[in-house]
Amino acid sequence: MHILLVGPGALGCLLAAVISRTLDRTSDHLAILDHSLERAALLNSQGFVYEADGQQHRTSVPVITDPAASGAADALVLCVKSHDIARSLRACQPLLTEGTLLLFLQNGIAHLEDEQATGRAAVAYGTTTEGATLLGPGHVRHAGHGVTHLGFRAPNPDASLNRLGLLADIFRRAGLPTITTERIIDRLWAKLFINVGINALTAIHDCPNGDLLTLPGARERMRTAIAEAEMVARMQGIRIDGDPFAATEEVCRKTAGNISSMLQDIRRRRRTEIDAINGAVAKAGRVLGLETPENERLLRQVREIESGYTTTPLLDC
Ligand code: KPL
Repeated sequence: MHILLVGPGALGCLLAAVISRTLDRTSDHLAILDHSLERAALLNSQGFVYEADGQQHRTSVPVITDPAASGAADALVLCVKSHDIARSLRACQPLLTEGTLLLFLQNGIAHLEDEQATGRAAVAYGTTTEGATLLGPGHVRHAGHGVTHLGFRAPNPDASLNRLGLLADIFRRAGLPTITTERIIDRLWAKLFINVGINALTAIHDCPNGDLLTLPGARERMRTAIAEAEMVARMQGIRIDGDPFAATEEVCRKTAGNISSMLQDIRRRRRTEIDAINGAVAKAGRVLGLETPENERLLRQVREIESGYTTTPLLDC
């Protein structure tokens, strides 16, 4: 299988590092696509560093900047932030041919709502609770182990189903527990509830995930934001398993020392995924005539932080 990972952010680097260590190079091929010439040159010369349980492993994965250099890809795994999807898909157009599997691995649900230029590719979605922190270009810390779910939104022809199964096998061999599911949209929402409850609040309080359980007022805001998201989800026919607030508290405990992806973005003065998370819940609520004041407030507060950046983004991820 020829796999092209798009975007060397935290998740892209994690996948590159773990897959390259277990890849059967006689039959499979892995590369990563980066839009930045400068960073691609750096990654090609110094390779990737994967850090887990206090140990560091070095690995190399070819980094290309021109999709045409990739040759036909069997699977294109889109690891870019939600707001970078349109630009990445434009660049990847020549690769989105019949038989190519295009896997979206973004936080939030904004990429489900917008019509995407996916060409003739078979589109699948994924969500993961693996924790990845980017410490520098190509240097990723595996900050917590989780589960990855992959699936098609609607029933798909056998060939692409098979391709998704093969990709799931490659993920599993790389040590990432991976489940293919027919309920991927419910899974995306299950992860969304967690991001709705954690990401914006950690960005506002500038704190690790675990602190939200004890900071005055934070836990209540988390509960309210998740309850609003649940209301929107139910109206959209999403099946909700268990108690999303309890699940989010559990994630806070398990990832207590983690810096959420949104706070990582803010510390690097980068645009956050607020529009795809609390913003998407608020937007869906407006369309359905449902009020979501807590999500609206979280959206406003994070946008205020973003608009207060006084320097340009750091170029280390
Ligand atoms: O997905 C995450 C993120 O930071 O985006 C959580 C689950 C909140 C872990 O940090």
